[in-house]
Amino acid sequence: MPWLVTCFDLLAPILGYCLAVRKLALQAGIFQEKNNKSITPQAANSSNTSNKSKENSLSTETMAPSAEEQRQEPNKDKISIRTQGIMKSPRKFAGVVIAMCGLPGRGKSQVAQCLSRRLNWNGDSTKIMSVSDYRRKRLEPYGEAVSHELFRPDHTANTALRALAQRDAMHDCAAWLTAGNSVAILDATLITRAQRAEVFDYFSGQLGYRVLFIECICDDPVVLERNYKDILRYSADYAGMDPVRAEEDLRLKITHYIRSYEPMDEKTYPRIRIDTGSMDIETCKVSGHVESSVLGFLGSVTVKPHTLYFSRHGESEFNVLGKVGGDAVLSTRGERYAQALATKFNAMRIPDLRVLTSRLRRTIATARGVEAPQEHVAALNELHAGICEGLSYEEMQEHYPQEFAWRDQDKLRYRYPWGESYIDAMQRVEPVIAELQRSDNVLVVSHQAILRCIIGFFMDKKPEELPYMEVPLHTIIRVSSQGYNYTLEFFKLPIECVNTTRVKPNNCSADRSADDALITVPPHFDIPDPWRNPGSGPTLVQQH
Ligand SMILES: *[C@@H]1O[C@H](CO)[C@@H](O)[C@H](O)[C@H]1NC(C)=O
Ligand SMILES: *[C@@H]1O[C@H](CO)[C@@H](O)[C@H](O)[C@H]1NC(C)=O
Ligand SMILES: *[C@@H]1O[C@H](CO)[C@@H](O)[C@H](O)[C@H]1NC(C)=O
Ligand SMILES: *[C@@H]1O[C@H](CO)[C@@H](O)[C@H](O)[C@H]1NC(C)=O
Ligand SMILES: *[C@@H]1O[C@H](CO)[C@@H](O)[C@H](O)[C@H]1NC(C)=O
Ligand SMILES: *[C@@H]1O[C@H](CO)[C@@H](O)[C@H](O)[C@H]1NC(C)=O
Ligand SMILES: CC(=O)N[C@H]1CO[C@H](CO)[C@@H](O)[C@@H]1O
Repeated sequence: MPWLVTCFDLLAPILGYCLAVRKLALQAGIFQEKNNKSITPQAANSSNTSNKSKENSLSTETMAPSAEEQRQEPNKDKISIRTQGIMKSPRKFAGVVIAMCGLPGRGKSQVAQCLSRRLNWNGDSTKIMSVSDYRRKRLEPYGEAVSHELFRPDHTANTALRALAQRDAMHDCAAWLTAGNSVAILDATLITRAQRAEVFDYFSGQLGYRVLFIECICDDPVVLERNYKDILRYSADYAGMDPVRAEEDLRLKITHYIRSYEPMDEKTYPRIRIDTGSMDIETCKVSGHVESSVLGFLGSVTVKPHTLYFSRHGESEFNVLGKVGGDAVLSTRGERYAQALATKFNAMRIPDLRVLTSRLRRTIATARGVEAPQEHVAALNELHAGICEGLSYEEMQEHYPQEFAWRDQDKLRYRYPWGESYIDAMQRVEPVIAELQRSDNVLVVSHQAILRCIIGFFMDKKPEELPYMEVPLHTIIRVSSQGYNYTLEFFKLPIECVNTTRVKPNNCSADRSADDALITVPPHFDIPDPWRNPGSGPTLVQQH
């Protein structure tokens, strides 16, 4: 029956096509489900979103075909015609996708993390979707260890698996932006033109978001060697693998990548190329406020490991009295801390150490003995308490009980009359943070609120957590980079001091009693320096 055979010949490609379509539909389905959850809460309060949500569902149905499928797709043009209406979406200016490109070990993840921290700090809610995480998730059911075989360009099944992982990440980027966030960072390799075209078509063509490609390149063998070591140390792919085998595997994996690598020379997309060895930056078609900020942030990015030291000033006479703000001098115990700090740092002989202090007397006096160039920066001054400068918490409760309660209700946003809020302080210290991001071996001597902000930045704290972070007196704090994260260590020097941490009280209402307001005020003394002025004898003031 030769006609039957012919029939099968005809059917086979159609069957294959149907399967591919089903796969796509399935993925669109998965995406929509996630989408639902994120849209509903948002739609609840906007005036009328019935049109918008219709658009959302439309755009998700027209999923981008993968690079392979695109090549086989004879009527690719039809798709772009169909999606043209959606390109005029009002969300065109709402979200930005930053797509990282480049070979492994070029510092893409570090750059992505640095950008994400700065963008979040500035109120552009940003999240990184790392394709390698999605790839590991897809592989999990098979229980296979990741090996370089996965990255061979001639292995079709594995290439498809990696393409799926990339699309998982792309879906989550889209979901993140649909939920009303500003920036999604796709941490991928995107080493071929086809992959970049897929990303651009999906986000820009179909969903109407702005796309910015950042390509990381690097030819510096020293930097590369260091980055490879970091990958072997921190990447989940090599956790628990024999080091020699892991190193061999990574080399082979990079060789596979280099075989299919097509440097980014497209002139049609907004893109930035950054050489993470020399920190040279090249741009093409970059516009938009987020993109311009990103370009600025890249100027203070570093992929080199670095270490920063922080300390509050030694205990001041105001600390002893439990007062905030002001420009008091150190107490006797504070001076002892200053000496101990200098002795410690001078003994460590840290190469090219620099010291930054605020312009207030207590930080300058604390750092004076440290043998290193010193800079006094106004941006490091303590959060200004306005009308409450120089008051103790008891006095605040007495004179401004309403202000005191409001501050407890929202310590992050509360701004002292004629003074500052934590939000203000976060913005004020940003230039210092930018400098610290690219600096190594700097000692910053500053104040409680300001150090909460700076250390919180490096530790990826949420803004709401900052005002309650503990930054004790007489303690050296070391922040050092580990891959793209930071580790935090405290070294308490054995010199007594008061505790200045005031925990949020349970009752924050404006009509609370003075006792309720003051219950968490830490103990302090009633004269400025009981150790220098003995005589009347110090009295510890304690609330409870
Ligand atoms: C998504 O929305 C559809 C209808 O709008 C609803 O039937 C479905 O239950 C929703 N799914 C989830 C996960 O919320
Ligand atoms: C939104 O528009 C639909 C019809 O377009 C209307 O039925 C609905 O009441 C509107 N909702 C709000 C919250 O305005
Ligand atoms: C929805 O879109 C249609 C045409 O696209 C328009 O006529 C209608 O006013 C829109 N409704 C709302 C509530 O925006
Ligand atoms: C960074 O920190 C996260 C969460 O703490 C952790 O999952 C990840 O493995 C860390 N990455 C590196 C490179 O240290
Ligand atoms: C300071 O007080 C806070 C709140 O009572 C407490 O959590 C913290 O452990 C104290 N710190 C020291 C060094 O005693
Ligand atoms: C706070 O104190 C006020 C006045 O004493 C009282 O009415 C209120 O219930 C208290 N609130 C809390 C949360 O304890
Ligand atoms: C979650 C949220 O903000 N809900 C608000 C939506 O708007 C109504 C009135 O317009 C408020 O009462 C809700 O609190």
